[in-house]
Amino acid sequence: MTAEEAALSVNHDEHVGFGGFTPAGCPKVVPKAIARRAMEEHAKGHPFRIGMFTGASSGDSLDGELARSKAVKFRTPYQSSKDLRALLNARETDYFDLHLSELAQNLRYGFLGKVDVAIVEACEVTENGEIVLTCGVGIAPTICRLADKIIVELNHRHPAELRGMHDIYEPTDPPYRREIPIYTPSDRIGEAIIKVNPSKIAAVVETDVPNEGSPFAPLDEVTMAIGRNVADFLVYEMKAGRLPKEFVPLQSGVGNVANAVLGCMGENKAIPVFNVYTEVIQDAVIKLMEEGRVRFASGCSLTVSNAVIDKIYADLSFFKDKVLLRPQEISNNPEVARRLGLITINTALEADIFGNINSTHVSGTRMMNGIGGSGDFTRSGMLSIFTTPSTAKDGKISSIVPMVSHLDHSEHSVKILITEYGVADLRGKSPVQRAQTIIDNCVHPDYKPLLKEYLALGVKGHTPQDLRRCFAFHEALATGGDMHNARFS
Ligand code: 0RQ
Repeated sequence: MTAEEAALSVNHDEHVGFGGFTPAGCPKVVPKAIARRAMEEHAKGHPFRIGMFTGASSGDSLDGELARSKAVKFRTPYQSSKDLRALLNARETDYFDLHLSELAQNLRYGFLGKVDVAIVEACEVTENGEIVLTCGVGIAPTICRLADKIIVELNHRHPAELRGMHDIYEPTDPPYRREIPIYTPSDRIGEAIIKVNPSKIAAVVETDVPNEGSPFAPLDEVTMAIGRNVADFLVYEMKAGRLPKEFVPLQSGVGNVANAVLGCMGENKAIPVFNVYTEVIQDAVIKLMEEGRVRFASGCSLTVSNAVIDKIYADLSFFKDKVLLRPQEISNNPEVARRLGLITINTALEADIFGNINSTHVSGTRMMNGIGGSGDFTRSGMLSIFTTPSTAKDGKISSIVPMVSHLDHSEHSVKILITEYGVADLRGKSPVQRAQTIIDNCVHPDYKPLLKEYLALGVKGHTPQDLRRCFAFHEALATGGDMHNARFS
């Protein structure tokens, strides 16, 4: 069918699940056609809005187009589209943020209503209902099983030889669930394909469109310094005997800092060849694999630039036994993260001096992207690290404040905080000791005197938060546009 014909299978008020994870492997032409359909219906005065379940963020053809056509009734989980973000913050679209590992099981438990239609991108679909996904898995296996109708975008950019790179596995639900039998990142536990009843496939739309990834910004000094601090810290931990000499698998978040961290770890030859057990496999992992520094990568998507995806496809025989793509329920599974003893590295928007992290809300109110997988990994990893540049917006914002304006990861889960200035090891420290370590090692010099003054206000109790003054930094930002002007008296 054409995308327009396929879009007629999606009706107003229905709940649609999309395959893929980040722009990798997301459907592209059918969402655009749904967006056009929504605008046509709106022009006729008819309502047309859908509920959306995705793996994580997606491409502009999906979140961007549907947001701009005002076709999104609700959306979960992580997103990073500028246009969708504006709708969520205007509360025109209902958004609920969720740990990525939980979405598939919440759908199965029926917590989020029905999945009417599943739309997935595939490199192969057979007459007996075998679907081979492309470079992102997300929630595809679950939505294909739960949905009444399935629309497949058969994208010829992705070779059918990808068959074998996926490991499709859905756990049984309680009270019958057993352990997920992954004991090392390369363990294969499921199928190479999603198998569905072919009568549910309402449409196959042939396409030939590339992924819609955004390129990485060139690495700057701050990002590189954070990367080096992480790599040096891990070497120090190994020498101190707190990390095994064989090393443990690594999870790293999305973005420039994550890419820089991986690059620095690859360069630091005191770190042995390592495995990756993560959600997004980025460019840096592929480069390290080619250099022999990364042995194996298990993830939910190949979120790589188009040049790198072309390189992988041109040399599939090299990469195919070094990469496994799994559903996010497995790539981000807390049980597996705890068993494998992951080193987890995620980015904070804001940290407080006591070690709490805000990953999602700017100034406590405006949703940035969502918690993504950071909670899945942080709570369950062996060594949970957060990185952040010490300041934002040309230094007018200190990323380290007296109290976070929104809490995503609490002091109980966060073990290490790293900025371009250094490393704060929070393990085994009381709240005041944590505050002293963070101020001494991580805070920008401009903000050190202010945070020391806050800590010395003389508040009694285990955690000396002054509830009248703990948001003085945010107040100074809101009133004068600069946290330097924060005052405690
Ligand atoms: O603003 O975009 O206007 O330049 O926030 O900040 O430093 O470029 O960092 O792109 O890595 O994003 C936490 C949002 C960081 C991301 C977050 C402003 C800053 C800039 C972006 P501009 P940077 P990044 C698994 C891991 C949660 C999910 C997660 C994220 C913009 O990493 O969404 O960890 N994480 N997933 O200027 C106001 C502050 C600020 C601030 C930075 N304190 N106040 N603005 N900014 N700090 C991945 C998945 O789940 C797929």
